[in-house]
Amino acid sequence: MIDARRLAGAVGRRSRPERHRFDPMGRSTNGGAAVPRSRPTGIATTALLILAFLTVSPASPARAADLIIANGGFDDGLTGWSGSHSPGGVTAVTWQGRTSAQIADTDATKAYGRESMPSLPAAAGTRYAVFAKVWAESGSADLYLRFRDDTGALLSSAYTHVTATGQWTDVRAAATAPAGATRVSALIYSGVANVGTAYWDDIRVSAAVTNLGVQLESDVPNGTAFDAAGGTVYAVYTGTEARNPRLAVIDVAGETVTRKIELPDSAASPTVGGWAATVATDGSVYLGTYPNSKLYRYVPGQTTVSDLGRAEGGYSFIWDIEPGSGGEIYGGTYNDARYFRYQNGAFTTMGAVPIRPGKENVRSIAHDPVANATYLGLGTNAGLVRYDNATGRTDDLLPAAYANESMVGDLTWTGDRLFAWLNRTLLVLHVVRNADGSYRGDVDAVIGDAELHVSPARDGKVWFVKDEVLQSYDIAGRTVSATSARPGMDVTGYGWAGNTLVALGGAPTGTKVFKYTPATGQWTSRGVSSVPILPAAINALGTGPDGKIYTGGYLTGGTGVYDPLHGDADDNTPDTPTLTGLHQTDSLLAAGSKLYIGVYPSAKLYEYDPTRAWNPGTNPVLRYTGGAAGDIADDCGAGQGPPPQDRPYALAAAPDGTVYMGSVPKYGKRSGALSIWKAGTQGRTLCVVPGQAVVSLAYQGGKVYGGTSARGALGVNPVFPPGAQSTLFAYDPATGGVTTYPLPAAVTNRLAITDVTAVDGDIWGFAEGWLFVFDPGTGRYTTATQLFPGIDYKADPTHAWRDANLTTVPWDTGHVYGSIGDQIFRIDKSTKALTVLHTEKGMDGLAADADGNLYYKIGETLRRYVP
Ligand SMILES: [Ca+2]
Ligand SMILES: [Ca+2]
Ligand SMILES: [Ca+2]
Repeated sequence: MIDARRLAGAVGRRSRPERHRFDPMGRSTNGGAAVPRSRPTGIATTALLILAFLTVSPASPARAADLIIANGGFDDGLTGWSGSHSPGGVTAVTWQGRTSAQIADTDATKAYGRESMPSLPAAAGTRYAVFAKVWAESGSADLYLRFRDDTGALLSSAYTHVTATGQWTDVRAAATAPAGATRVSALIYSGVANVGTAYWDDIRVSAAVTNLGVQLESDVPNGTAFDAAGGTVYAVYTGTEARNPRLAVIDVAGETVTRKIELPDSAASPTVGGWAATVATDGSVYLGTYPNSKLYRYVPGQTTVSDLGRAEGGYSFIWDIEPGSGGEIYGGTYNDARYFRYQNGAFTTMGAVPIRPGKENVRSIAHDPVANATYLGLGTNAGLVRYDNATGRTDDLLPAAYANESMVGDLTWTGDRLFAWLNRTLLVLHVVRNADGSYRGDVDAVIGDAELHVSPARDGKVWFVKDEVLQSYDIAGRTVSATSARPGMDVTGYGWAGNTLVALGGAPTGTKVFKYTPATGQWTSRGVSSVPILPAAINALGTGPDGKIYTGGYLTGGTGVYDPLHGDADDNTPDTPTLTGLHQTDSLLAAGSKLYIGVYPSAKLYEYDPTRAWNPGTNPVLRYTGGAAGDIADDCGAGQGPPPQDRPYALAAAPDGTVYMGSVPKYGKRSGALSIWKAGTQGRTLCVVPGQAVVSLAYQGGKVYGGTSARGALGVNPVFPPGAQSTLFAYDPATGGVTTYPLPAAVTNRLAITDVTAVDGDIWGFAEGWLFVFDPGTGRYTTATQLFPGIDYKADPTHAWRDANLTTVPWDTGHVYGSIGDQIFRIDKSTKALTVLHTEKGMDGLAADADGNLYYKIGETLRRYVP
């Protein structure tokens, strides 16, 4: 909950124009397969099927969620599986640990089968696939996908034929629904000539492309402001591009939301969330939002919020706002580091833009109404400016010792002192006017490990959270005193209700309100009821060791879990309650029985065991913190170590359980690093390629291979150092040595290698749009070919950390699958020929399930492509 995490919002996704069209035919599982010896058709069964259809309600409108075959796992005997072909032959049994359907075919003149009925809705022209687990103990077995029209007439089918598997085997069949098709079903089948026994389980159907809906929800506040009496709190709840944020009006005494109001926006300029909120002297509530730096006003008692317009153009944030006098408002922005005033319906830019050269953020502001001066907390790097609103004079106040910090994340002017928060350090500054009219900031106190935000002063003290308990700072005595009160939340704002300190904030259980009375020491921390619950954008996705697809929330954090092809019918809410306790997930990796989760900020590595209950602190457990290693003054220069790390975009694991994490450093630094952790060790962080981030990793043959990005952290100018080129490197755990393998000279676009993946002993990767294959045995590149000429990170630097993904799937050993830009593709392993399979604007990420289906995300929704 620190400024760094918040600034992540400054990294937006810009979609590329579509370059390819979705191929609706895709591939067919049985293409080229032998002609079946018998086809499962028959007049006798047609009448039965028509009867079955009469009992089915009319086809529901096309929906995005999973198509679920009722009793597809035979947990309920053969319910939902209609007989086809010859009577008998099929029995519900338990076989090798699975409830299943047994087809015992002892007759070489008869066929046996069962079809999923009622069938599922289908759309003509859409490709569908059926998946199953089959154990063919003897003879053969067939899995069919069948299409029918509204009368129940069979129009076409596709099938896959397997012989004596002797074990549970995944099988699939796919085909495009023909003209007139409105229904799709699955058939398990044993042919006329066949004699044998087969067991079937877990029959599932999917369309080629499925929107699986929202995966994560958030119910914690962001921008928070108290009214003057402290009886009401106004808090912004973040939404997504598709779902508008909400203002919640919270009654402190009742600990409940009394009103929820949507912030209006337009489709062309969606408002996603807001970090800034304040109450003006006239009682109006102002909200500052992103990514369009809009200012909103709410007049208490009304039912709507007014859109007052933008503080600046482009991709921009209002980070913080403060009340001036006479109902005016002061604010600060990303990305122009603008200081502005809003007064009488108009925005006025105050001073220079940016307010200091090279800065992008006025991240925090505080206002002194007596002096009519405003304090501006800047980044990157950190700066602190006193702005005289009457004269326009500016003075720099940040002590030199903090010049390497990223930014001033929070500022409060209260009790005649300025409280400045930088990377968990709370500075108490006494602002003094020099004889020549300039100002300086004398340090009264330095308080370490403080959480963001301090309270307004009361009785000579301010209050804040440190070491998980409420503490006070005595302004005159310059002393810190701890209480035993535990707010149990990330505080987003403080106020006073009479003589009781009130704080609002977010906890794993949702929004909480904390109350503390200094006179008695009595306190409570309780949940707020009726708060807005909004979907959260997906930041990262990956496959767990349990085969489920895990998602991590953007900015608000949280973890979502989706069980492939077993989702629910509601696209607007997650299938399972959001698992809370982790901040923004940047990477996920299944290794052994564990799921490793790389979390921003401070490049935290968590380990989660899906077989045990989610219980943050224990499971997942924090294994390593890349942000706690290194020195903020270093940047892997000569004689230097790494700077603290922030964004863990890459994970890889060795068979011995060692986990490797590649990362982007903290704000204002260029050198990412390789972190290494193994059970029983402390873990460590190494410089590998000075001046470059480590954004992709793969383990192969005893070494770790990594791809770098020439893009360092945010707040570094220029974004790409002149002449910088990414490289492949290898780290040898046996020697601790790092070897770089410069890309072949032919590669013209090479600002970032956003993926490396081990394939058949080689390392495949993408340098911008260039596919390369590296042979670790010879140390040489065997392939370098530009498959996507349009990929250009100079023009699109937002993708220089994350873009390409490569994966292999068990059922197709001849191809490597992947995604880059807005496309899913496959590459022929031998010829390196590219086939673009699917294009969808705004897609990101890639994860494969056990059936080799590919998952990606758009905004808050998880989607599946069936190759
Ligand atoms: Ca089963
Ligand atoms: Ca037979
Ligand atoms: Ca759902």
